[in-house]
Amino acid sequence: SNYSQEPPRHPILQINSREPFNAEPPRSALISSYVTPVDFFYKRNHGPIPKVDDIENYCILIRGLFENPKDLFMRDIRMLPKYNITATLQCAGNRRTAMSKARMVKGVGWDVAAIGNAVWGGAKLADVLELVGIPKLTSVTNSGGKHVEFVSIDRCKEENGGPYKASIPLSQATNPEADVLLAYEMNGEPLNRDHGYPLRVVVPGVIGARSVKWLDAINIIAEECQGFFMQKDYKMFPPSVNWDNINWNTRRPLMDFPVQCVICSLEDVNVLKPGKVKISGYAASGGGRGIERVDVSVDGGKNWVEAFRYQKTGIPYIADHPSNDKWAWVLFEVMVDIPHSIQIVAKAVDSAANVQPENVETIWNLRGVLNTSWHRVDVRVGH
Ligand code: MTE
Ligand code: MO
Repeated sequence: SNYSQEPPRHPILQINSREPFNAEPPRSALISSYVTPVDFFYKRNHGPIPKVDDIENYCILIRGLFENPKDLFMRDIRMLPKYNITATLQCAGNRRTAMSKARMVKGVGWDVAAIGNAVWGGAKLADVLELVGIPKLTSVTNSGGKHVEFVSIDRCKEENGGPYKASIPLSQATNPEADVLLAYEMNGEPLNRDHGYPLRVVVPGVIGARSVKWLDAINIIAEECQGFFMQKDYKMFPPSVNWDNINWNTRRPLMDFPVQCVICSLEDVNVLKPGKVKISGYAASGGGRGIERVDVSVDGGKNWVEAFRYQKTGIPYIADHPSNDKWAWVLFEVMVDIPHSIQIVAKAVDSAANVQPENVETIWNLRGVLNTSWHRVDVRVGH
């Protein structure tokens, strides 16, 4: 592997691992805007960043269990209707560091900012598949294709030097309402190298691991992708499973992410003056579910107040309203009075009434994924 051609990165990023490059912004940067600037967007990689120079000849190969395999060039993708979808991408390992404090886990440590909200511009995968002869809303092709596998250009050690890959069901890929994109833009600019230039998949509402960057090929296959990141990683095991008794085949790959909520205006430990403080952060759920409520407590979870939620600045958010950005997070804020040293807690409820677990111990898992426990920060009041 060769890390001599990595792109430049913003110095604000906190680096969790250098090779491969894994970094997140300080949590306070996440709440300074609803759409996360590209520079501040977390970067999650499993190998060196590929360098695609010959964009004229760059093409993705679409093949597998359907009639007419085809090579698509960038101009073919750009000719399709362009959609701008605001979607939150979250790594399943977000908040892993906090989980590892309960009990050791294996994986790159992340604070609370392995998440970001971007406007992704590109073609709908449903249109791309239609272009090669697979109709909208297909769940199985005539030759038995049921899953869509995305293969990358990058190389990673977990795949023994092979490419990163993942798959989603064909029914989701061919459903225009699922908004799965082959994106060539992020926040109105061409994708940069870190985020998948020239073309990446964006699967809204699903853990980041399925949004394959630097797309090289698409395979229509009968069973879900057998790659490492689908079968030997990004699965959630019960707290009883350890590295000696783990059986990977007993669990399915993680897809939709669960309801999540984080305070970004405060660090884990803070020293404040007594008085009023604005608490703000983000909340998001998977599968296109909106955020019904965000509750904040300033006494460790005994009493709660409801926070104001918004996507557009100043406009109250109503879960699942047709004008919402369906796949995007909400930001929240609430003024609270802090008379003495306390623990501040935040938790969200999504539009299917899913709630978050109170303690990290009950959802501890050896890979440290999906830490969605109540977010707690400590405040010491000094005079
Ligand atoms: N795609 C490729 N080709 N290689 C990768 O290492 N990492 C995945 C996903 N797609 C990855 C990838 C993971 S685990 C996440 S969380 C997201 O990309 C991160 O996307 P970002 O770096 O644009 O934030
Ligand atoms: Mo991830």
